[in-house]
This record gives sequence, C-alpha cells and structure tokens, in this order.
Amino acid sequence: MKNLIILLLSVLVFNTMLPAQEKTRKSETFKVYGNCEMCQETIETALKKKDGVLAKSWDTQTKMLTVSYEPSKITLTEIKQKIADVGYDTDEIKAKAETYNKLHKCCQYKRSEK
Ligand SMILES: [Cu+2]
Repeated sequence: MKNLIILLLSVLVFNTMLPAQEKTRKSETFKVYGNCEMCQETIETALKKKDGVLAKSWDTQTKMLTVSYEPSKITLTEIKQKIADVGYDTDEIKAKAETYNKLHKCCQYKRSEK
C-alpha cells in the first residue's frame, strides 16, 4: 500500500514537471551549409551558452546542426542569424557575401543558387 502511494506521488510529480521542462528547453535540427571540421568549429563557437544555447552539434557529413536552447532567451531565427553572421548559410538565413568571402578557402562551401 505504501509503495502504491509513493508510485502515485512520483507519477504526479513527474507529470507536473514535464511541461515546465519543455518550456525552458527546446531542441531543433536544421541544415547549415559547410565543409569541414574547421567549419564545425566556427559554427559551434558562434552559438554561446550565455545567449541561451545549451548544446550544439554540427555534423560534417550530413551538414545538419542540432541545437538545444532556451526559448525564453533566444529564438530559432536568432540562432540561424548568429550562424549567418560568421559566414554560413542556413535553411532560412543566408550569410552576407563579404562574410562568406572571408572564410578560409577550404571552408568556402558550395552555395545554393541565390
Ligand atoms: Cu571548413
């Protein structure tokens, strides 16, 4: 009987905590054009914890970036803007040509037609 009460209580606590967690943390995966590990370094460094990005991982093979962030501090579009600011195109926001041209030669990925 006591075990049952504990079980019911923990289910209750778990259920009330779950929506709160969803609000403070969000995860998204989207395309970021790039080439190599140097690109990976630049892309991931552009996203900072102090801005609300909790985790980030760009895959050099699939060119997909997975970010985990706090929606109260940063939006998905703002994240994409930060990546464009360091020279990399995303599915939504494109980098400025002059920023792109400053990238290392090996990092100048093939851009999709404008
Ligand atoms: Cu590169």
